[in-house]
Amino acid sequence: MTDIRQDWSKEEIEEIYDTPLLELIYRAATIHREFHNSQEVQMCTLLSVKTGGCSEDCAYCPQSARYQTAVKPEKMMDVEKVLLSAKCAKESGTTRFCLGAAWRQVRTSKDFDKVCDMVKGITSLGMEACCTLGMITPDQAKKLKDAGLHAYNHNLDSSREFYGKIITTRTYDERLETLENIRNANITVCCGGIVGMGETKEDRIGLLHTLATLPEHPESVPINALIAIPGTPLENQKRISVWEMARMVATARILMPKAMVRLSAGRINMSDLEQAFCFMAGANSIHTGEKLLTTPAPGVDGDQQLFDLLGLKPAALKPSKVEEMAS
Ligand code: SAM
Ligand code: DTB
Ligand code: SF4
Repeated sequence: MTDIRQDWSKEEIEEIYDTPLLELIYRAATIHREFHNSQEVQMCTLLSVKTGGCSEDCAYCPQSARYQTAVKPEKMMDVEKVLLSAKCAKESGTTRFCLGAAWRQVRTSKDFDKVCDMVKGITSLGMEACCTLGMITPDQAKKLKDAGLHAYNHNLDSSREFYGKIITTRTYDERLETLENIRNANITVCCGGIVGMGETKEDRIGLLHTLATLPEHPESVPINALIAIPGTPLENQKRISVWEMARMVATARILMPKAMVRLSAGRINMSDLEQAFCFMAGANSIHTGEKLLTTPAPGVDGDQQLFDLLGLKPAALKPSKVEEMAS
């Protein structure tokens, strides 16, 4: 039985990351099968409920007001419209619906009340509700928990050392504080990062080290491959190689065996074979649907075809979770 450890050293992580590739994948695939049903993949759908006009300077992001991108700022979506979208997503097999807002941080406001209503509605549809709204205080986290929130996504994005080259308007420690506030409110933590921003292997290992040595591992770890978006400072970054992506997924799987490791942004630029390799490496969750937040995704039909090809099926919610939601 594999132990769950929070005391990984950077050297140990580097050794895992550098294992000959096929051996690494085999190890990750074995641990994957010890903790999960390897034929099931969790389906999550994203919806941007407040798009664009963000004050932050995240160098990868098309929603920052500082960059000239194709994303135009929009006002907060209506609760009814969001719940209609959630219903459609449920019909296509999604079990988690995630609301994104282009905010630096949550402000206690009418818009935040709307998000709480959306969370209530999604939960009562029998799906896990997730939010990604930027930094959050303990009080705001408690409000979301009371509304039924299951998970909160807040990424560390990269290593502490590389982070400052990508974002200057909020610190790594502020991110860690938000993660603590989510954990303390008994909301599950979804936290990962982006590869392909020009970081080194050491930065990727640094990110994995921070995640795997948190007081509790995140329940879900999104691994995003940068989508280089015209108008952002990272617009000319070359696509990351699938081998690096697979090493990242496999190492995350070995370090945090219980976590859902999500093949997040970037699938649109990956072939079926490349995605299959990442599933083999231990990824067991994806964002499905036509869009991520602002960029196109392979779509429900594309995902279905891939699943048919690989003999994968969308994971159902655990029966205990369904009971909890109904109560
Ligand atoms: N504004 C909130 C925040 O920053 O916490 C929530 C939304 S933000 C868009 C959620 C995450 O999406 C970011 O932390 C980043 O990891 C990921 N992301 C954004 N743009 C991306 C891109 N172009 N390629 C890959 N991942 C991206
Ligand atoms: C995460 O780690 N990746 C998702 C989700 N969490 C919110 C977002 C990816 C966004 C990609 C760029 C876009 O579509 O705007
Ligand atoms: Fe704003 Fe989030 Fe985009 Fe950063 S990642 S610019 S905080 S929407």
